[in-house]
Amino acid sequence: MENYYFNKAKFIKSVVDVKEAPGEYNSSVLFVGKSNVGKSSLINALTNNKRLAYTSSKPGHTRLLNYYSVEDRFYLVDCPGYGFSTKKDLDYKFYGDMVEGFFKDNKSLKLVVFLLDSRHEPTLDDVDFYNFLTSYDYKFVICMTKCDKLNMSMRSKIYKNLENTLEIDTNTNQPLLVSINDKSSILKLKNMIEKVLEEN
Ligand SMILES: Nc1nc2c(ncn2[C@@H]2O[C@H](COP(=O)(O)OP(=O)(O)OP(=O)(O)O)[C@@H](O)[C@H]2O)c(=O)[nH]1
Ligand SMILES: [Mg+2]
Repeated sequence: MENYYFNKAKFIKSVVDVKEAPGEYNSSVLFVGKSNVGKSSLINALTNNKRLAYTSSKPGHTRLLNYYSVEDRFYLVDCPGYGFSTKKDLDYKFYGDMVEGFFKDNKSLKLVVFLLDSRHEPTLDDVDFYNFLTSYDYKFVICMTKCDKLNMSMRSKIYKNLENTLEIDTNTNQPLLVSINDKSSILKLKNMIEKVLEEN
């Protein structure tokens, strides 16, 4: 059965500094991960709107923290991806400051959706970000993206790759396998977000 909740969504604003974040609702869910992993696409899939967040086949598309309101209740926040920069040093610092600022004492942050490309082993950038993420106490879920592109052998390696690189116990910390083309995987993520919001 198709599920339409989350369909009422709209773009609110882009910010660099979390101090400028919209404050109407006190819950937000952040989407973060390497450039091109599918963050903006996943926000569009969750809200059933292909044109809400801008997506691109080229990495480095989203440049600021973009806030979308959902059901006049909470925000989905699209983050620029790491691991891509044109002017490396400059962008790297800019990105680091922006993301660190976002994570510091963020009372509205209820869940971090950490995206990893299901086809590849997590990279050093992914490991760095994961260590950064787990140095905080925010709830997070790992989403393995683009699962429609997996063959059997790649699929069988997902858990091992996570265990080897991020040292995650996938029994207790189960990743979600998602594809924007698979409605049931999107529904699972919606339900998880909903559950976290209800708990707060
Ligand atoms: N096949 C497939 N392609 C996907 C999926 N999710 C995203 N893509 C494609 O991956 C590319 C990047 O998607 P984006 O959503 O723009 O990625 P992003 O993580 O927001 O990238 P940045 O904003 O650059 O950090 C686009 O060409 C999408 O169509 C998926 O589940 N399956
Ligand atoms: Mg994007």
